[in-house]
Amino acid sequence: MSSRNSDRRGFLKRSAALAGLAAGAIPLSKGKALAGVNPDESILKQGVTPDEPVIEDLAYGGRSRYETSVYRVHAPGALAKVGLRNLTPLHDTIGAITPASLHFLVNRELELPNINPKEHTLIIHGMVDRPLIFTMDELKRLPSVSRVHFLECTGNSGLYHYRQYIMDQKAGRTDQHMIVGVHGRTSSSEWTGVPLSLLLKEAGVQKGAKWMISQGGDTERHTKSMPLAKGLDDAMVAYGQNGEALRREQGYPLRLLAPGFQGVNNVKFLRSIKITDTPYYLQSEISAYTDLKPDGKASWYESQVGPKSLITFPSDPHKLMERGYYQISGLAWCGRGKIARVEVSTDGGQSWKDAVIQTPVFSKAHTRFRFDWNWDGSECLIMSRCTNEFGDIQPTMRELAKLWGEQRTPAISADAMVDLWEHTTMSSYLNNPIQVWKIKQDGSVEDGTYSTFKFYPFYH
Ligand SMILES: Nc1nc2c(c(=O)[nH]1)N[C@H]1C(S)=C(S)[C@@H](COP(=O)(O)O)O[C@H]1N2
Ligand SMILES: [Mo]
Repeated sequence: MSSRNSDRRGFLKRSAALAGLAAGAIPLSKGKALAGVNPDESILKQGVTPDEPVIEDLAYGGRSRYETSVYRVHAPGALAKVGLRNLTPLHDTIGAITPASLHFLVNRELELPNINPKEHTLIIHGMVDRPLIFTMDELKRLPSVSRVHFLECTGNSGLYHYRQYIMDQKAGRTDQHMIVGVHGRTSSSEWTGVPLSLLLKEAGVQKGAKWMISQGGDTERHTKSMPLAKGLDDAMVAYGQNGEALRREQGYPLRLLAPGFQGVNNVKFLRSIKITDTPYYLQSEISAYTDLKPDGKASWYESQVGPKSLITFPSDPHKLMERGYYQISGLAWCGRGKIARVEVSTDGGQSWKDAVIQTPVFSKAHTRFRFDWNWDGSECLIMSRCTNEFGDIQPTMRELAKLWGEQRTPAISADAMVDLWEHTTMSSYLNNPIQVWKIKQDGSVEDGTYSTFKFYPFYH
């Protein structure tokens, strides 16, 4: 072992340099010394326990049996009420792309269609000169694009999920984590499909047309009105996700993708787009996915997701082993443009430093950020905030509260926290406040946004 690779000090120095640290500024965590062990005999033989894979295993790759990250699937009782819900385990995510098998799922009914692509068609009709019908094969012949975009449910991080989280905590269900239960309705993929503008051009949109009504081929016929301008801008009809066909959960064989717009617009199992001069005012768009604003008007058809970020490590399922070096890491995204800046605070919002953003940064996509940190072992509050390329900045809870109106006196019992949340943000939808994590002295992590609401200067 004479090579420089065995020089652990050198390795740590080089790693520190790589991490952008002044060597020695933050001592990196220790590897285990190899002293007294002959690597040839023990270490190198570890892990050599070959399986004999059967041909089915080889035909479509599987992950290691030691990797166990899974969706949180709503319990069957809850399913009857809300349809299918699978939440992304954001705390396990690596990089910026969500594995298709863990992309969150929101279906407004219990059924997940099994559509034969040979029988599926898309029609474009209404206020167009030439109504069109496409088979999947015909769509796939057209010029295609691949783009990385996030998708987020309107209800993500909203009141209902926060209330559920508090109830779970009170019932002692410590396995129900905030990062999944409250925030797990956002995912990011590379989507492939045909720009909708191309299809609309083919069909010839008539004068006076302002809206598009998209409908899915599920039993419920999920239907959504969207401004036509979005269809002519960057919307697409997508059949590919992360290098393969869409997952059934994501709307196989075809879905609408409205980048940066609330999840509900992204109609799955897409079979029809009707061009109109007025929206449809459906139950699913005027009583759900919308809130009352201070001026008494409802937020109908206000679809763009605001700047939002979230530290995914460390977050509430994690426990830090000991004081020392950790890389704080998380995701930032925005329904408008690219993420330009992410700042991290490790002192409850008193000071902020820039995180490193993973490039290339895509517009309307999850963007991974990283931040070198030396945990001194004491209790602290960590959080991130992001800014997009237009200078839009992620709000604090109080700033959001101003946007939504009424505020009540902060209080800290569990019930009061729900109450507080309800009346400070007034919003069940499109919530993007800064999420705070409290690192406790034993290294465990819990929500710090609500429990510390009134004690930290950051909120005042
Ligand atoms: N056909 C159909 N499309 C749908 C839905 C649905 O229930 N049926 N749910 C909508 C909602 S509310 C969301 S948040 C997104 C979720 O997309 P995903 O399940 O691929 O994550 O799909 C939207 N499109
Ligand atoms: Mo949604």
